[in-house]
Amino acid sequence: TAPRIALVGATGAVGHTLIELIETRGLRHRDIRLAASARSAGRVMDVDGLTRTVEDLAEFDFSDTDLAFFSAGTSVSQQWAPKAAAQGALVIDNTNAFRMDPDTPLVVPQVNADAVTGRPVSGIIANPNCSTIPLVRLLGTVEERWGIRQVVVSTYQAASGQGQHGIEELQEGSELALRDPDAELPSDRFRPALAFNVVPFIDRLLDTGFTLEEQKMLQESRKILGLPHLDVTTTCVRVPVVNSHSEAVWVEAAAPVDRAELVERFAALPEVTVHDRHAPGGFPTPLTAGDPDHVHVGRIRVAPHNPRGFWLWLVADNLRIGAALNAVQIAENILERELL
Ligand code: A2P
Ligand code: 11C
Repeated sequence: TAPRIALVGATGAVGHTLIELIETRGLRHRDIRLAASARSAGRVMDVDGLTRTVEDLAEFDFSDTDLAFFSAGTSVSQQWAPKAAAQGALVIDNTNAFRMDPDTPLVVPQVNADAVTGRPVSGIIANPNCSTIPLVRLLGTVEERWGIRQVVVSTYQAASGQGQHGIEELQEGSELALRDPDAELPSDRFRPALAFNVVPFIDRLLDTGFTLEEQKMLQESRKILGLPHLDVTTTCVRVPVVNSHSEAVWVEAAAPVDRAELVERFAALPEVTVHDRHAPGGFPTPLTAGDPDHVHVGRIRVAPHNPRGFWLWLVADNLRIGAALNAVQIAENILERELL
């Protein structure tokens, strides 16, 4: 039978995207309940033409929930996802809280749907970070055909990675800066302020000198691809873009790479669009990528001095591909295989 669903963090940027995708993709369900902080309790929202009242997570009982999507931040998931799982719900968690837990599968359905074979020991399936998902969607086919020696990535991450408040802070900061170049800009979510700026710092700083966002891309890629020694190194950068992350990716393969075959392999991947028009503008950008439910790839270049190495540029909607859509596709896959 169709599951009873709970959306935790329903009022946020990922929560809104989840609702839209559940509606447009017709994810089977018998019931949908919405939870957020006490600040939003009592607020009404429309889901599938029906009015729903947002409930306070602190008073939420998951005993009547089959499937709970969590997108309310890491600390909320740490506190509440195990409780929801203990009350019987299968949790699909969009935060960093359980991704590296050995009892929790970390899933990108197009890559490793088979990491879920039944109810996980933890009762939780983790959704990877929004910059990891599009990257691993492309790397598997390279490893399979040529082998990967090293992957070097610079990300160009949008404000919506920090949710609705991130988007608003960028918009307000941009308006202020246009009016007065000397104005003090808001810098609560982004420090320093993001408007008309580029900030090479996402999440928190680790002792290694890397940021947690950079470490996530390494550890999560290894776990999803099942390549525990994969060499991925990244610099994660926030740019003043509202939505959709971009990445410049250098891959050094173990053998010479034929460009035409590489393009063909990427084009054959599910829900990937290759932009390969040899002309100005023949590449994806956050504003022009097209279908928001695809990973967009362009600027594919094998290095003339090193035929084992190539560059690519990717763009993916971080709220959809990198978060809500991946979570919904995990659910669709589980329902299809009758694993719930
Ligand atoms: P609320 O709107 O009540 O603050 P975003 O990533 O766009 O900032 O959204 C974060 C989501 O997480 C919102 O739905 C927010 O609810 C929710 N949230 C934040 N803190 C808590 C909390 N302590 N308990 C439950 N939900 C929370
Ligand atoms: C960002 N990638 O762009 C972050 C947001 O670990 O799920 C997602 C953080 C996470 O700010």
